[in-house]
Amino acid sequence: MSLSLTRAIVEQCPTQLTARHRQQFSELGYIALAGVLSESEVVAARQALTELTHRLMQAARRGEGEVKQARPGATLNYAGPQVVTQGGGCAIHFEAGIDPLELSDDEAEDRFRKIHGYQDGHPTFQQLVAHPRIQGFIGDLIGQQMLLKDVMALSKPPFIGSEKPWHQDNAYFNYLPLELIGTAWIALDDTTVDNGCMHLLPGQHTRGALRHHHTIDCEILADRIEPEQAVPVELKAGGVLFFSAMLPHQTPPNSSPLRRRALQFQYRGVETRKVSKEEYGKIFAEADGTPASCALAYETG
Ligand SMILES: O=C(O)CCC(=O)C(=O)O
Repeated sequence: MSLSLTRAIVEQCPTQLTARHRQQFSELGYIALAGVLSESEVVAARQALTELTHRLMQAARRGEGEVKQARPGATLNYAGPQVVTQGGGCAIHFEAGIDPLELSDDEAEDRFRKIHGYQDGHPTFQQLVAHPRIQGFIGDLIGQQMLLKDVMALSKPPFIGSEKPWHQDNAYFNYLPLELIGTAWIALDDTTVDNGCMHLLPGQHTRGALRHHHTIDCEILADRIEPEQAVPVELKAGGVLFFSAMLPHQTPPNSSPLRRRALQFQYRGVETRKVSKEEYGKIFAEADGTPASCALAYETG
């Protein structure tokens, strides 16, 4: 399968995946499908996101939640405040410089950066995380039944949506085996290079763990990858990118007047197990044994 592409391979969603999709996932670390969600499913997901955001903001204004300011000295992707629900299940992150309680519900919905932990926050999300063309397809690609690990809604507001730097999702996790973890990234708007679509390094999931350090966010060391080999994955709303948690990926800032929303569901195979930081550091490590995740690599210098 050719690695010298300038655009990702995006094909129309089939009824069922075939050996060819599984081969591409194994060789390139991803498949991208257009039209996985119907137009009405996309509308329902956007509506659920609006309802969830409004509900969380109204609860926070009633004092049923907490506005957590960034830690002193936090920068860039960690510099903004978060609204955390009572019990801590769900959090909305904003870009730095925003006072969430000053925003109307609509403004909050337009300007959030990330929401996580919302899978039980709306029946539409409960259906989507178990959708046969989402949970079913990632299971087919990874080769076993998948359990939901994390959910995020990622929004890049026009002109202020920030970059997510190059990383492997496993740098944030501590489940083994590494190859049994995968992500479904669901476009809720048409995504383009200008509004911050996903970029990938096809085939580079086979290189093992790459050392990360903390910059804007948890980021692969610059000398480990060649970003000029990246391919953008431009998807229409309803398209889904399925990728290995070992595949380096990144999204640029939104430099356009159009917002970019996505849902990200991360799944782990039923055969995965959670391990201690120490054990994880030995496996998610570079060839010389240096732990590769941000937190662990820092501890060893
Ligand atoms: O949607 C985005 O901007 C990037 C999401 C991502 O790669 C992540 O959160 O791991």
